[in-house]
Amino acid sequence: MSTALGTMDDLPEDYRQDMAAAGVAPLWPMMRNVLPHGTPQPVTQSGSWQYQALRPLLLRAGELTPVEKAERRVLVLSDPGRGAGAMQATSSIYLGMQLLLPGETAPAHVHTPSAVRIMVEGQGAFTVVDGERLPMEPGDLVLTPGGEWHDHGHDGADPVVWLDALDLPLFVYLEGSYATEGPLQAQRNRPDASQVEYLAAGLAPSRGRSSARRYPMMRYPWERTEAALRAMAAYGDVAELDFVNPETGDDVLPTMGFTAMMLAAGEKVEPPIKSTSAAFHVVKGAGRSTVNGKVIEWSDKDTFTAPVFSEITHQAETEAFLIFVHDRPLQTKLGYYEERAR
Ligand code: 1HN
Repeated sequence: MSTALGTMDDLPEDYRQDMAAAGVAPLWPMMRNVLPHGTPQPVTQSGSWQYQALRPLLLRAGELTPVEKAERRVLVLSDPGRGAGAMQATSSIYLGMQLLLPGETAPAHVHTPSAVRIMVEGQGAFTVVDGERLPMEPGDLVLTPGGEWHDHGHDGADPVVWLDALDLPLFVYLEGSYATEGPLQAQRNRPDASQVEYLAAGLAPSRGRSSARRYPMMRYPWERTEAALRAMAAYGDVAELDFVNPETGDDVLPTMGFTAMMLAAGEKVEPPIKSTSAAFHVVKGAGRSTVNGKVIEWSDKDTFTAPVFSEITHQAETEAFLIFVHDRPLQTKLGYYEERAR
């Protein structure tokens, strides 16, 4: 049973002034702001961004701002609940669309937050992470874990765009976000690990397992993801696959998790309510989702978000492939990840 708590107005003016002068405040009038009953009350609101609206703005940024003046040429997808300019799309996830033009280089740096890139458009770009050159082809998922040096380059002929997701909001909240700049990295003369030691699911290098890197595979080529989803769908399984570390089977990054899903034309899914926040990116296909009653129509390359504890329904119109970013790894580590029947 909950009783109504006392308010600030219940307290005499002189006492309020004395408290403020002493640098203290009463908890009880503010208690429910920080501990609401039953479920959190998110500030975040569901957002949706159509790629066809973002693309011309990105290309214009390419004309207006040389990459040297930007370090990273990005348009940030701001949470509507926090307003334009908010450096976050959900409570824990930052999203931005990044443009790299042919011949450009985004300089090397290293920072505390982790990033993932989901490739949206264009061929020929690559990112170098800890000396490993990772090709970036549409649909590929490429990791840039916190603490790893990274720079981007582009040997192709057309503009390249990708979606960045970072756990930046957490690091900003913790006052732990900072970067160090450095020279472009020397690239090892060897394809990335997805093409060599982790070429096949279920196989990992026998010699040197004990010295495996913390992030052994940093590129997840789209064609394999799509093939695996199709095979699951063909045998009637729920076509949802988590991106995992091939050595440990754990989530690929400490705080953010990534899941690929396939929906058949006409298929409708109503996942349980989850304590996580999420960002959905449409690799290809068309359909509509509802997030807490808000209807979002989507097609190729669009992006939309859902706050924590959202009621989400997806309905595909055509066959569709989505990748979603979520904060389940963080919530699991903190011990409060939860699913509720709807
Ligand atoms: C960053 O390092 C990149 O490396 C992109 O491409 C977006 C947003 C905030 C902080 C660092 C990148 C970023 C970022």
